[in-house]
Amino acid sequence: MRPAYPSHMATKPPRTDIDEANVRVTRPKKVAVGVPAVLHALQISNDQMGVERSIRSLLRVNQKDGFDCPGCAWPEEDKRHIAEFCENGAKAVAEEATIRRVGPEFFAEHSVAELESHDDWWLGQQGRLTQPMILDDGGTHYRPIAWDDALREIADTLRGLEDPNEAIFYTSGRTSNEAAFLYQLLVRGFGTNNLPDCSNMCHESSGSALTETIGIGKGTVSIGDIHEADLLIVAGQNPGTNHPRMLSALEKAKNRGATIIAVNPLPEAGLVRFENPQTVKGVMLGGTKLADQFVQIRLGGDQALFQAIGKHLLECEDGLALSERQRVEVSTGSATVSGVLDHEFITAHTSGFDAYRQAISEVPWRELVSGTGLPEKTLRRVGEAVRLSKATIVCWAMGLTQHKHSVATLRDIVNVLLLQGNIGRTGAGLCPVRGHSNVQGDRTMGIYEKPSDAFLDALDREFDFRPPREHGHDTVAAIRAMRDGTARVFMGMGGNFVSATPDTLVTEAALRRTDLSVQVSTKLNRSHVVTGRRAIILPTLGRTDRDRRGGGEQRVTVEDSMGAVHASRGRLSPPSEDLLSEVAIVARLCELLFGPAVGARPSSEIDVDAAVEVDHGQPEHTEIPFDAPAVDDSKGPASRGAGVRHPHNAPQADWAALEHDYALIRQHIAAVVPGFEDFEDSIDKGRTLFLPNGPRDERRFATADGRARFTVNPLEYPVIPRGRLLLQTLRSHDQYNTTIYGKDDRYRGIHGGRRVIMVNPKDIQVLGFADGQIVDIVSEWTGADGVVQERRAEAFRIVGYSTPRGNAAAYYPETNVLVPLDSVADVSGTPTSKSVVVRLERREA
Ligand SMILES: Nc1nc2c(c(=O)[nH]1)N[C@H]1C(S)=C(S)[C@@H](COP(=O)(O)OP(=O)(O)OC[C@H]3O[C@@H](n4cnc5c(=O)[nH]c(N)nc54)[C@H](O)[C@@H]3O)O[C@H]1N2
Ligand SMILES: Nc1nc2c(c(=O)[nH]1)N[C@H]1C(S)=C(S)[C@@H](COP(=O)(O)OP(=O)(O)OC[C@H]3O[C@@H](n4cnc5c(=O)[nH]c(N)nc54)[C@H](O)[C@@H]3O)O[C@H]1N2
Ligand SMILES: [Mo]
Repeated sequence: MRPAYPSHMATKPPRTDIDEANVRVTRPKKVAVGVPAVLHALQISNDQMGVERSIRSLLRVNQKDGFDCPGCAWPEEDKRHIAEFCENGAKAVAEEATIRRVGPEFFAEHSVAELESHDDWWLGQQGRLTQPMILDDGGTHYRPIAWDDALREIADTLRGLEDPNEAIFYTSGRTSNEAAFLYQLLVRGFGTNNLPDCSNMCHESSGSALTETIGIGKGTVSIGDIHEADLLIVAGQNPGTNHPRMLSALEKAKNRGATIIAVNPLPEAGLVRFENPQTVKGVMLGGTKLADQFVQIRLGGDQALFQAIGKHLLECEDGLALSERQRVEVSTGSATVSGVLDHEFITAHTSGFDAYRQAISEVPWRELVSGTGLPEKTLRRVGEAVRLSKATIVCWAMGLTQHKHSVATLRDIVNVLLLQGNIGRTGAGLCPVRGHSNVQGDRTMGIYEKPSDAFLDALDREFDFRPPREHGHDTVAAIRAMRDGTARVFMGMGGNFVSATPDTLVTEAALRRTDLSVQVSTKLNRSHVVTGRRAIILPTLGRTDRDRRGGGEQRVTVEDSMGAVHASRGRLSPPSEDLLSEVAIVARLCELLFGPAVGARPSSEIDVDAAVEVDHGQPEHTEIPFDAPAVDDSKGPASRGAGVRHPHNAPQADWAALEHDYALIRQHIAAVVPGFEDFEDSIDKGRTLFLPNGPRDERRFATADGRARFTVNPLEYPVIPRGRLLLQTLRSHDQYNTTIYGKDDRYRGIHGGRRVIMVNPKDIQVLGFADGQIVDIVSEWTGADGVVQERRAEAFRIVGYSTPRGNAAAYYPETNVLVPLDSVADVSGTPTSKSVVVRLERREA
């Protein structure tokens, strides 16, 4: 065995969060939300924002004419409560609307070397970024830089590359539609499709499986369908923490008689019982019992489960699967088994049924039992619930997308729903529950390394340029390219690339090899302190901030998890007058790279300051005269080293105008992206725009043969070597991805620390450890060369927890160091963050 990385590449991970000695463990909670959650949220809000700002901002979350909650992508209910926010939405707002500031004094005081010793929690707690900063080659501290200089530095470095594919442009999922659309145009205008995004690590497997089988990479339900479902299967998702507003929708369904089945290795609080803080019943009567059945499945066992459901349905149809009791029920007329499948739907709308039926009939039940770790009786019980349901929805999140066989698993979910025609009718369908609040919108806007020809053709028509056709790097490929020196510039539109990606030490070394790393950010994180030779921080407005540009107060739009697009407008005064919106930053870069529109004035000559004042009467930002030629023809885009260039091979638009009036960007979007034709009108009327969804709206499937596809997927499930555990890396209740709000995971009963590993008590004993013991976690991965590689995360406290034998859980991002870069899902390339083979090691005293 050898370490996964040469020692010269390894940096020391920050140790300030090794707080295992402080960890306190109590009994996990069965109930989610309720009054304690609201109080906790209010306390965090007050700490970060003060009382007045708290009330002003929380009252505006998800209200008409307010801002879209940056917390998650779960859609809003039609009828909004006065305070349509949840505990974790409130924390997300507080984190952004904080009154703490990170200005030039902060950077003068703290060297980058010192900042590097801090974790994401500490960095995030310092407050909002207020001014552009640059770290020079060989510099020890960031220093302030004017906007124009910073942007010119970026444009010049990009122009200096030999090939546009040497640049990587990452996007996180909070970026608005308007900013995302402009950003992908910048990147394609520059000449590359290197547009990796957080989706690559998140729902890429869903997109891959759904596009192949139903012709659209999105779910097929609306919020109304959730309410009307007869059966909801919630698999691989912890909504009590990550999508708390979903619990209200589930409660509504439940009150109408729906059955809910939770499929999870962990008994997550919200799914067991939910107290709705917005109803008397929730507060006074102990809430609604949500899950009727909790299926404690083994990690990675879901493909086996859905094959078992399919097998049960097919056997019922053939009259093979009747138990003694069912035979009695059928003979007494109290139950029927015929009509299990929707043959009409199968014949009219699908292909591949016979092959699927044949393949499933050949899978032995004992394999399905081994794969799930559940007895056949339990699998049949779930199958029966599906058989009896008149309308079934399957919801899922990261527990299903971050495994090697995730795409196959999701295809098998599609198979099960197709059997009963559960797509394109009320109360039924596929429901991938998205994470970041606009991650789905960003994709719709073209943030994608593998754009379709249709999308590129539309861009070409609208902006009169030839976008590159060659596919770009996804997240993992981008890390490899930087590691190998074939990518030399990194730009992150939000997010925290260093901490969110797998194989932390490899990723850190990769970023350090770049010539320039640029982060457009609201708050400090590890991606600002682990950098290229030079680094630039561009501070930007968040969702809650008022955004005034030349054309007046701007709104942006976002798309939720169910394809509904609506406006969002921040109301709080921004943390500093020297912030630019993401749109403005990208528009100015476009102008620097592609030149101003013919006849248009460069954006920095437009006198917005005179007209626009922020709350405190200060100019919103200081403009520096624009004096450099926007495009140097001798080495500008037209003659960069990247192959033949068309004379008009840069997108043509009036960048300055777009910067100052986002409605003009929406006009371009309407011309390029199908479904946005009435965009501005809907937004103006305060309406939600529902994007067309073929499968949902009219059972129309945009696959090669126009049919939804049954697929045959050989059964896979993880086999755990002796003496090892399979580790999933997940979120605590006190974090938003790499943003750590605090050190408690209240529902799971873990307090005061994050370096814990949850293990089945029997495994703790069998492996020769004790609850409370401090261990190192060592991951083992066999590389392509057949050699076993090891990666180590130091000092974790063992916590005995209810999880299947052989399975363990620990928090992300502390454990990302254990996830091998090459361990990715088939087809989608998503890192396998939910299945990492590890062993525990005693720590040397
Ligand atoms: N407060 C808060 N809200 C968030 C986020 C946040 O960090 N904080 N993040 C946002 C983002 S980007 C996303 S993608 C979502 C993430 O939302 P989730 O997917 O809920 O997030 P995770 O914490 O990764 O939880 C994974 C869940 O799947 C279960 N699981 C793991 N492996 C398996 C498996 O093999 N099978 C089954 N059946 N279950 C499994 C885990 O036990 C856990 O309950 O939340 C979004 N909302
Ligand atoms: N091991 C493991 N790794 C994972 C996962 C896992 O479950 N396990 N989950 C994966 C998933 S699902 C996801 S989505 C990714 C998340 O990956 P990212 O999206 O890259 O990470 P975040 O932590 O959400 O990014 C937080 C940073 O975004 C910036 N930010 C916040 N709001 C804004 C804004 O409005 N504008 C701009 N410009 N910046 C803003 C702040 O500076 C903040 O520090 O992580 C993935 N990584
Ligand atoms: Mo995500």
